Amino acid sequence: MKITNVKVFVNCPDRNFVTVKIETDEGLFGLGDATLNGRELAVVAYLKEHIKPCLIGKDAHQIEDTWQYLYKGAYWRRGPITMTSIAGIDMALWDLKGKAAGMPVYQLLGGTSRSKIRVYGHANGQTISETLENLGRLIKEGYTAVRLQCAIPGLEGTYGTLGDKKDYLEMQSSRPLPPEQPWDTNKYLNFIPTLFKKAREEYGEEIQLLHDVHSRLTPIEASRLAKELEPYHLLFLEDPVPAENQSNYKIIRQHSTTPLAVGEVFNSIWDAKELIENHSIDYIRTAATHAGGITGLRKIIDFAGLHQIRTAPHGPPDISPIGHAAHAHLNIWANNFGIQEFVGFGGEKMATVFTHPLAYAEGHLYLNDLPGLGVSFNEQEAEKYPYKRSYLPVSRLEDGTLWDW
Ligand code: KDG
Ligand code: MG
Repeated sequence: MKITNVKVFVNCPDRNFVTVKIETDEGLFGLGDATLNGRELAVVAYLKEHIKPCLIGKDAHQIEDTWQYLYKGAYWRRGPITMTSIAGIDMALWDLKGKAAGMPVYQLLGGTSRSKIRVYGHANGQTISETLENLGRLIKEGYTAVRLQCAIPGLEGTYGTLGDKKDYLEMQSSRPLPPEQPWDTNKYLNFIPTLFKKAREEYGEEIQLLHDVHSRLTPIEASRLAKELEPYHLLFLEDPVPAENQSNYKIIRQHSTTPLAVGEVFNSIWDAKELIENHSIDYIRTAATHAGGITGLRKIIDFAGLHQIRTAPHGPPDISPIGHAAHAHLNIWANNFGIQEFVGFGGEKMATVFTHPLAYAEGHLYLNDLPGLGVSFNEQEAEKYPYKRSYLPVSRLEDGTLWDW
């Protein structure tokens, strides 16, 4: 099965997605997700200008060799642009192999370890009572784990909250330049434990709770937070500190038993190696879309499994249904799967462009047994929604200092 064409689409059915389509001489094609939020066009150029010419005429079944060829062959190792581009190709090749075999990708990985995929939802709010109302709604919808984010009194635009926007999609399609948001660590640290205290008082111990710090703290500040949250038994505390310096997490570990999760910005196993080897984390959150696809993430999953670290793949709206499907196949296969982040299937426009193999019920996702990844992409519909420049926000302290967002 020879590769005859590599097509790259960038569309905005409410938010931007980069989609790869690999065509073959056998008439089969495969689809991959290469969406890198806020830097989409760099990936498009990488795929069109640097990858496509190398793949025409190659055997589409050679997934591992193609991955190594694109990884080692670039000479310049790793990095989000390279690894997201490789991810788009890799997913499309797994999709193709599945279609050629007449099997879903999870069968090619080794079959299933479970029948359903447990997810966590998001409860956001401008106030504690609004956040807890949303938590109550999700519990009624069957969620057994929920991430709580709440606006910090005195800080506009706190991470994870929507302000005047109705949902993430509206928020993300209206950022022609990076919006700036204020940050104040003291206000944040004084407020967050109260949110979790109230949540436990109102909803008891059964619902599992999570929180995303979005890398805003120093190791010792994060240690204080992790320690103060101990009584509320989080499933995990996400991204308490940036992880370029992997030893940051060792410090938090020395102070607290709150489980830690990190990895959504990672693009290879090397970003996670020390964290995993030293058991500085409990969940690895790396996404197939940003870390070399199914082949790249599978290496991380297996390595994490050796250290009793479980997976919690990043599941934001800026990963396309193809990326979410790739996670579902990995989640249903991997013995050390932990939990999947899930924020819904997107709006009406997305539904006309993509169909996907997933269904939500009672706090879980169910994956059907369509061959390959099980996603379809409607090119004609996608053409109606051209790319819109859009950025993630940045944070600044009151005095103007640029901070981690
Ligand atoms: O593109 C960045 C977003 O996906 C990220 O801010 C979302 O932190 C996030 C999460 O945990 O879903
Ligand atoms: Mg996060």
